[in-house]
Amino acid sequence: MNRIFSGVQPTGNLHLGNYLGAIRNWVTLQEDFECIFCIVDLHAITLPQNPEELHAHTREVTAAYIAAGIDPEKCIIFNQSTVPEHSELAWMLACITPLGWLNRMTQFKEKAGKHRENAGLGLYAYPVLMAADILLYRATHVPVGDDQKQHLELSRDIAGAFNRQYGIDYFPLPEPQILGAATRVMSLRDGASKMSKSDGSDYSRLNLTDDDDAIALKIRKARTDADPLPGTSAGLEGRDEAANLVGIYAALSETSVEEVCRQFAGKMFSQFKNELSDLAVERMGPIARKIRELTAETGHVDGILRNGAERAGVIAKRHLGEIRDIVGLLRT
Ligand code: AQP
Repeated sequence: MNRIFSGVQPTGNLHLGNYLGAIRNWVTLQEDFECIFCIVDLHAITLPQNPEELHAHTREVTAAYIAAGIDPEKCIIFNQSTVPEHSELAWMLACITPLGWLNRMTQFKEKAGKHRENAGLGLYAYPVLMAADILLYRATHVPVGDDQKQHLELSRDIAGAFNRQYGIDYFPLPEPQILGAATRVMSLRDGASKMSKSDGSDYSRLNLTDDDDAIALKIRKARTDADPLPGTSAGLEGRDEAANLVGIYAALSETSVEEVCRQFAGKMFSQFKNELSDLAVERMGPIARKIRELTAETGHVDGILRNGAERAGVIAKRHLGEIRDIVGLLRT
C-alpha cells in the first residue's frame, strides 16, 4: 500500500515556500494516497519556542492545511507530540544511526551556526526524529521541498540499516516527492537564501496569513535587477532574484518557467510585479481568509487534531509493537 507522511513545524510565519514546496502538493496527493499530515511540534522545540505561541502556531498550521484544501476526513491530521510512539521509535533508531551520518547534515550546521558546542542534542538528532516520523507509519512516499532532500536520504539510510541489522524487510525505503515548479522558493530580499520562517525580515517572505495589501507591498519591494524579463529560462541564469519571482509566478499559475518567460519576454519587472501581485492575491487571499476564520474557532481545529491523533495512534501503536518485537524489547 502507498502511504504518505509529511509535516510542517509550527514555528510561526508559515510562508509561500511551505505552501508551494509542500502543502499544495499534498492537496493533489490526497486523492491517490493514504495520507498522514503532521504538525511536527517536537521538531519545533529543537529551537527555543514561547509556549503560548507554540499553541497558537500549532493551530495555525492545522488551519493552513485545511484552508489549502486538505480534507481531514480523508487524511489524518495531528500534532506529533500527541502520539508518543514517535519519540520512542526515534530512540531506537538513534541507537543504530552512526554519528558520521548526522555529522554530514547541512541543516544542523546552518541552524547551529558558529556556536555548535552550545547547540542542543535535539537539534543534532532532528533528522533521526524525522526518520521515526516517517518510518513509524511505514510510509512509502514523502512529499517535501528541496531543502529536506538530505534528511530524507538519511531516513532511507536508517530504514536500510534497521532492516539489515535485524535481517527483516520491515521498513519500506521512503521515496521523496519533490514536486512542482517551486521546490525551493527563495527570499524576496536575497535570491541566494531560501524563503524561511525564521528570517528576521518579514519582507523576505509572503506569509500565508498576509492580507492583500501586505502581499502587494512585499512583491513591490522584492529585489530584482534592472534588466527586462528574458524570452527563455536560459536568460535567468545568474539572476537569482529574477528567477525566483518568475518561478513563483509559474508555480502560482500552474505553468512552466519557460512559458512565463515567453509570456513576459522584454517586459520590465515593474510591470511583471503588478501581474505577480494580482496573481498572488488571487491565489493566497482566500487561504489567508480561511486560516483567519478557522483559527477563530479553536474548538473546531482542536477537534480535528484530537480525531487525527486517535487515528494516527492506532497505526503507531500497532507498528511500534511489531518493532519492539523485532528489536527484542520484552512485552509482558
Ligand atoms: N523556501 C522553501 N521553498 C520550498 N519548500 C520549502 N519548505 C520550507 N521552506 C521552503 C518546505 O516546507 C515544508 C515544511 O518545512 P518545515 O516547517 O519543516 O521547516 P523548514 O524546512 O526548516 O522551513 P523554514 O520555513 O525554513 O523554517 P525555519 O526558518 O524554521 O527553518 C518542508 O517540506 C520543506 O521542505
